[in-house]
Order: sequence, then C-alpha cells, then structure tokens
Amino acid sequence: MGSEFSIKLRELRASVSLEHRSEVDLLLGTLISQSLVTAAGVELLRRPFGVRLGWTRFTDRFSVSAALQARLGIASLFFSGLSSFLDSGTREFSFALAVAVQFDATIPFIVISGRAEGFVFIDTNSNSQRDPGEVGPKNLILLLGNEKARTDERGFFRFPPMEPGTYELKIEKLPTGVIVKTALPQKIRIVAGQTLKLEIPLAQVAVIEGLVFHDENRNGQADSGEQGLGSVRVFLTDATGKTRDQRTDSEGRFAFSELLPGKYTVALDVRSLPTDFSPTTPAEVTVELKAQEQITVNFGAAERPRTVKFPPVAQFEFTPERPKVGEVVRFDASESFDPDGKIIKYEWDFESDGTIDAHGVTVEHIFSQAGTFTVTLTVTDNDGETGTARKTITVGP
Ligand SMILES: [Ca+2]
Ligand SMILES: [Ca+2]
Ligand SMILES: [Ca+2]
Ligand SMILES: [Ca+2]
Repeated sequence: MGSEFSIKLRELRASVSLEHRSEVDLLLGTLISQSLVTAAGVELLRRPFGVRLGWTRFTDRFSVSAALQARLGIASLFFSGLSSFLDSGTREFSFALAVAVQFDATIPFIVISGRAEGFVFIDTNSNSQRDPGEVGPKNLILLLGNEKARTDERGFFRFPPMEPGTYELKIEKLPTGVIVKTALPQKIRIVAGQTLKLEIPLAQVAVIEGLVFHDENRNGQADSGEQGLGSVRVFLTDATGKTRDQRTDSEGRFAFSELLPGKYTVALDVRSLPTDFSPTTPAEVTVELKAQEQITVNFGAAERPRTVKFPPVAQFEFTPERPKVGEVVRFDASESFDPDGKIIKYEWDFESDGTIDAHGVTVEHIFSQAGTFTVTLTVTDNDGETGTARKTITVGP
C-alpha cells in the first residue's frame, strides 16, 4: 500500500493544457462545446491513468474541477464529473469531455519524501532497549544511502528528507571501545510522508591482550631481555564455545578487541611454538571480562630441557704415596667435577671389595695389612650419573 502510494506521489506534476472541451450542462440539459481554454492543474498520475485537480479559465469564466484523465504522450483525454464556477459564486455540475495537449512542469517545491531519525545509545544495562540515562556518543556520523547525519549530545540523529526507497544504514566510524549490537549495514525503507524511527544500541567492549615470550630462564615471567615469540597461534573461546584465533605479531603480541563482557578462555596453540619449545606457563587461562576492561594474559615458552646428561668425572690423590701399615693415609677427591651439574656423593672402597668404607670429599684410612690395594672412588652427580676412578696403593710393612 505504501509503495503504491509513493509511486503515485512521484508522478505528481503540474501541467498547462490547451483543450477542446465538450460539456453537458445537467441543469439546462444543453451541450456546450468550446475550444482553447487554458488549464492549470496538479495531477496525481499513475500512467496512463490519473486524477487531475484543475483550475480552468474558460473564455468567460473560471472553474475548479476534478477530472479523470487518460494520457498518451502529451495528449490527454479528460472526463470531468464536477466543475465549480468561481466567478459567479455558484456551483454547477456538469460532465465534460476534453481533449488536451499538455505541457508539463515538475513541482520542485512539493517535496515528496520520507525521513529517518533516531537515537544511537550505549546500552549500559545490556537489555538492547534505550533506557533513561542511556545516551549515545556525540558526533557519530551515520550514512543512509548518500545522506549523512550526525548525532548530537543525546545521540539523536536525523537524516535529510529522502526519496522513498530502500537504503543501507551504516555508521561511518565507531569510537574505540564500542560495537554496534545490531547487525550493520542494515536495510532501511524510507516511505513517502513517513518518518522512520530508529534506535541503534551500542555495547561497550573489552579487550584481552597479551604477549607470548621466550622464557629463557623458565621462571614463567617475562623478564627484561626476554624476546617475544612471533607467529604463535592463540585461541579465544567465549562462554558459548565460539572460538577464534590469532597469531602473535613479530613482537609476540596479540589482542582480541571488541569483546562483549563475559567469560573467556585464552589458550596457546603449543604446536605453533618454535621447534622444541614448550610452555613455561599454563597454556590455557580462563578470565571473566567486564565492560571496558582490558585484561592481559601472557604466555611463556622455552626450549625443552635437554635430554643428554653428562656424568661426573672422578679424580683423587692420596698422601703419603708409600704408606706403612698403621699409618694414616689421606685421600682427597676435590679435583673431581661434573661438567653440567654438581657432585652430591663421594664413596670410597679402599680395597675394592665392593663394600663402601668411607664417604666424603676428603677421607682418611689406615691399612692394617701390608700389600698392594686398588682404591675405588665413585662420585654421583645431581642427575644420578656416576663416575669412577681407581688407583693402586702399596702399603709397606
Ligand atoms: Ca538498555
Ligand atoms: Ca623469564
Ligand atoms: Ca652431570
Ligand atoms: Ca671396602
């Protein structure tokens, strides 16, 4: 209905006609036939048929009339059912048939248009309704077709009058920290003579950002000097299970912006870490995000601990070199070492019979018999690796 009405309105035009008119006067029952009258009218036309409201000057009088009209090019056929003669102050009813040649002019001052206006508002209580106190950002520019509108301090905007039709509604540029809660661009229909009321809710958003860093000292903290890891994939999953992902930039940074408040899980894709790297922090973190909040989640990763271990090296000296029975012999293993850790145990077996006789870096022993003995030192490092050294000692009588 609306579209039909608007199509008719678009055909609204003014015309001047040269007519030949034949008229039957109903009161007198006479036929009047006259030529060359000038007529000015406003037509509501849906081609080729229409209605004309006209003001006509006959050779000797004026009338206003309503006529049904059929139009073919510049020629028209009118069938008029009502004429009112102004000059005589009387109303006369007549039927007239006229053939006319018409010259058209559009009527620029008659605006046949519709409007759109409304509010952009920050929906602080998240109910998608504009509640008291919920105002919008000022100076936000909205686009409807080729027209622009700007919000005032209340968030109110009004587009200029527009031709009826369907247009795309967009917001030119949103301030940071807000998103539109309804889908935009949106198709908007402008209807002639009507003002469309729009309400566009905005939501304040939050950000989860962070860093994936090379945790060289494996302490779980991003210490100064520890570089970011680029191109590492980070997943973000919201409370509904919807997941999106992002890769870190060359400095190891990532940022999920424009997030609605809620619960999120941020997870590191460990397969995207550099070769041999593993996380040194929890690879998955759950956060509760509030409006406008900015939460930082950092992930550390480093090379996996090495799997090759070096055993300790056992070395010892003893004095005197040629002890006698009953003499104290001093053994010193302080030259022993471990290349990649430390020695935690020293075990001495003075005659290599398999029974440990003493513990410690330096020990003393008295041989009770003369003879040649093999002394065995076994050292154990912090990884449980062992090293052994043997020396022979000759004990004199
Ligand atoms: Ca609200
Ligand atoms: Ca660190
Ligand atoms: Ca070792
Ligand atoms: Ca022994």
